[in-house]
Parts: sequence; C-alpha cells; structure tokens
Amino acid sequence: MRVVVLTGAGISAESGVPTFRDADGLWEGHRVEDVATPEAYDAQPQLVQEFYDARRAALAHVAPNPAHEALGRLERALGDDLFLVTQNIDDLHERGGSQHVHHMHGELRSALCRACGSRVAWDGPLVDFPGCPGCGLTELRPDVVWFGEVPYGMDEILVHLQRADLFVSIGTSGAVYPAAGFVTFAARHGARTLELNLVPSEGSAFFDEARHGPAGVLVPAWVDEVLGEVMA
Ligand code: BV8
Repeated sequence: MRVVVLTGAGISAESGVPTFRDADGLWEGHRVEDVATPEAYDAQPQLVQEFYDARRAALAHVAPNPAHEALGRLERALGDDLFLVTQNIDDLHERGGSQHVHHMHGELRSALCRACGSRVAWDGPLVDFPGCPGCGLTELRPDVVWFGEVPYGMDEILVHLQRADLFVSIGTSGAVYPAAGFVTFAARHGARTLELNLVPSEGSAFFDEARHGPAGVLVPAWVDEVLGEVMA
C-alpha cells in the first residue's frame, strides 16, 4: 500500500512549537502572511531575519512528540511505500526518527544564498548577515519558501500523490496552497483520503474520513492500525 502523509504545524503543536493560526499571530503579533514574503524581506530584512532566528533558536528547546515518533515507526515498516511531505520548517520529524522528509517549504536549519543559490546547513543566527560558505558574499537568507515563492519538490510530490493508495493530512488548516490542494488531487487519482486534525480543517469536507483530536493521540493509533493491516 502506497501512503502519502502531509503534515502541518499542528503535528508540532504538542512539542511546544506555535502554530500559525491558532494563536492570534505567530510571533509578536505578526501574521505569517505579512512576514513570510520576499517583499517583507526586502523592506525589513532585519525584522524577517530576527523572526526566523528566534524560531531557529527555539528548536533547541522543543522535542519530537509521539506523533513524530509514530511516523518514524511507519517509515521503518513501509520503507519506500511511505512518502512524507511536510509544510513545517522544524526538524522534529527527523528527530522523531523519520529519515526521508520532504520539506516543501524549506527548513529553519538551512540558509539560502541569494547570490549563488547554495543551500547550506545553518544553525546560528543570520541577522548579522554572515558570508555565504559557497561564494563569500553576505547574501544568506532563511532557506524557507515564502508566500509567492515556489515550493520545493513539487514535481516529485505530485508523482507520489498520483500513485498513492492513501493520502493522510495531519495537523494542517488547509489554508495555504498548493498543499491545501493535495487532497483533491490525490482523490482524483484514486487515493483514499484521511484527515487527522484537532478540529475540522478548511478542507475537511474533501476527505473520505476525518478524525479530530490531538495528533499525539490520533497518529500513533492510526499507525498501529495501518501496521496491523500491513502485517496481517
Ligand atoms: C505558490 C514557510 C505558486 C514559512 C509557509 C489566493 C487563493 C489561493 C491561493 C493563493 C491566493 N493568493 C496567493 C495564493 C498562493 C499562496 C497561498 O496559498 N496563500 C494563502 C494565504 C491563500 N501560496 C503560496 O504563495 C505558495 N506558493 O503558490 O507558488 C506555485 C504553486 C504550485 C506549483 C508551483 C508554483 C507558497 C506558500 C508557502 C508559504 N510558506 N511556511 C514559515 O514557516 O515561516 S506557509 C505556512 O502556513 C506553513 O508552512 C503552512 O503551509 C501554512 C499553513 O500552516 P499550517 O501548517 O496548516 O498551520 P496552521 O496554524 O494554519 O494550522 C494548524 C492546524 O493544526 C490547525 O488546523 C489546528 O486545528 C491544528 N492543530 C493545532 N494543534 C493540534 C492540531 N492538530 C492536531 N494536534 C494538535 N495538537
């Protein structure tokens, strides 16, 4: 059985990582749509760098939760039959045991050079505009896909969605495209679809089945179910 799992901020909520739309604004009242754009970066690079520096530094104080760990278990059982794509830029899937994680919106622990295009592992701040290890120019920005920018790996994601027998969306509001459109695309190509979310998302009606509750409870239970089926 080929499974595609899409995750959003809700899967990291129980680890203490703020979501975007539950509280009123993610960071000091800034809406992510206002800060996560190239225009915001060009207009106020310092503020945008600080927004991401704060989130990158916060990674040291959070840990994966049972939902991340359950998906690590699922990957060990399904191997290449599982395709995990996340909208999240944290590293909790990796720390929860997933080895193949597709960060369609980039990663906090990576920097992108606007001069030479290098994507480099980066754990420190970028606000002091350090030189790029590739070209030396002080053009490093967060390696994060902002609104209006093209998500990473879309061709590969669409191939996996076309082939999927099951598409599962975990902890996302279904507010942002193209991720919010994956459910209807997968269903059009014959996949069964399941939503695991705290409350009905904006796209709930598109799913064959929707279960509501905390990811830390729903995801381990669902993985046990799938592994029971697969092993049977
Ligand atoms: C693109 C990285 C072209 C940055 C992010 C008008 C109409 C339709 C679309 C558009 C439009 N105008 C513009 C667009 C396109 C735009 C878009 O969709 N805008 C929206 C606002 C309308 N999209 C883009 O610009 C994208 N690019 O379209 O390029 C293209 C398209 C296809 C192919 C080629 C080219 C780029 C968007 C990427 C933006 N970057 N993140 C950063 O992180 O700082 S978006 C960011 O918000 C996330 O990455 C995520 O994608 C998105 C939504 O966040 P969620 O993860 O869903 O989190 P949220 O807080 O919203 O929801 C949390 C959910 O969890 C809730 O449902 C809650 O109930 C639940 N939850 C909470 N606690 C728990 C829980 N669930 C379980 N357990 C819990 N404990």
